[in-house]
Order: sequence, then structure tokens, then C-alpha cells
Amino acid sequence: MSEYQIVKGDITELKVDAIVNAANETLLGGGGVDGAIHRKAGPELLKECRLLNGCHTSEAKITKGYRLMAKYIIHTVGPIYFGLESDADSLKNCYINCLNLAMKYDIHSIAFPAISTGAYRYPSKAAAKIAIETVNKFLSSNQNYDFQIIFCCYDDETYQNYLEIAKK
Ligand code: AR6
Repeated sequence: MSEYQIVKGDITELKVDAIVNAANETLLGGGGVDGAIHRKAGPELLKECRLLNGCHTSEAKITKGYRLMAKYIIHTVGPIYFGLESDADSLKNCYINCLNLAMKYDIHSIAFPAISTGAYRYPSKAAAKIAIETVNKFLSSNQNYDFQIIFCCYDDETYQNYLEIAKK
């Protein structure tokens, strides 16, 4: 049975088939969760990322997890928030593209950070709503695929927002 869970913590510590990275278009590392993932996975990750030719907003690309407990890392690039209607669609498509790519690789457990809500300034509650609604919809249209999905919230505000949205 597929389901999602909301946890508070550091995504690099999770033992899942794949963790998602909130990367930038270069895929060559950065701050926030991206920096934490690169530090923990080790320099081999950057080597593999150099071969990927970057990633457009909303796309998803996969690498190995190297020194992480996760077997894979799925890198996606969230929208930089400008308050445009298209921002919501771009964010939604990050989740959908990551989940579709995960299915191709027979990944059954996957953890997402709160994509775009740090350096890219997407408002936390609005982003949590998109994340949860998109995943719920995806799970109900893929009921024959067993998926354990974790929303990994790093700070308390993000965690509380996810819990609140999930209750509705
Ligand atoms: N585990 C889980 N979540 C984390 C962790 C962690 N270890 N560290 C931070 N977060 P951000 P973005 C949360 O800025 O907004 C990078 O420099 C953080 O609290 O990492 O998509 C990239 O290279 C926030 O809730 O990603 C890009 O240039 C969430 O992860 C740019 O930032 C996302 O914050 C991407 O910006």
C-alpha cells in the first residue's frame, strides 16, 4: 500500500531508495540541501553530475547516491519564486517528474525536501500544499505501484506547515 509520511530531519540521513535534491540548473552543487547532499555523498557525485549537462526547471535527473545510505539521488530544479501562476505549475512538475523517473528505476521509497522554499523563496505553506496535493494525486493514479514517500522537513516551520496541510 502506498502512502506518504511527514518527518522532521536531515534528508541526507535517510535510508530510502532515493532522495531528491533541490538543485540548480548547473547541477554542480550549491548551498542548502544541495550542499548538504554533495558534502555527504562525496566528490564522486560531482563527477557524475558533470556528465549530465545541467537540468532545466522542473526536470529530473538521476545519479547514484555514493556515500549516502540512499541508492540514488534524483536531482530536480524548482522554480525561483516570482509570484507568477506558472511558478505553481513548475513546482508541481518537479514532483511529477521525480516520481515518474523513480518508477522507471524501480524505486519504491523516496524522500523529498521542501523544493524551492529556501534560496528560491517559494512561500512555505503554498509549496507544502502543492507537494502534498501532487503526491496524493500521483499515488491515486498509480495504485498498482508500491510507493513510500517521505516529506523531509528540515525546520520546524516547514514541518508544521506540512502537518497542517495534510490534516485538511
Ligand atoms: N535536509 C532536508 N532539507 C533541507 C536540508 C537537509 N539537509 N538542508 C536544507 N533543507 P534550498 P531551493 C531545506 O535553499 O529553495 C541551492 O543553493 C531548507 O530548509 O536548499 O530549492 C541550490 O544549489 C528548505 O526548506 O533549495 C540552488 O541554487 C528546503 O530544503 C538553490 O539552493 C529547500 O531549500 C535551490 O533553492
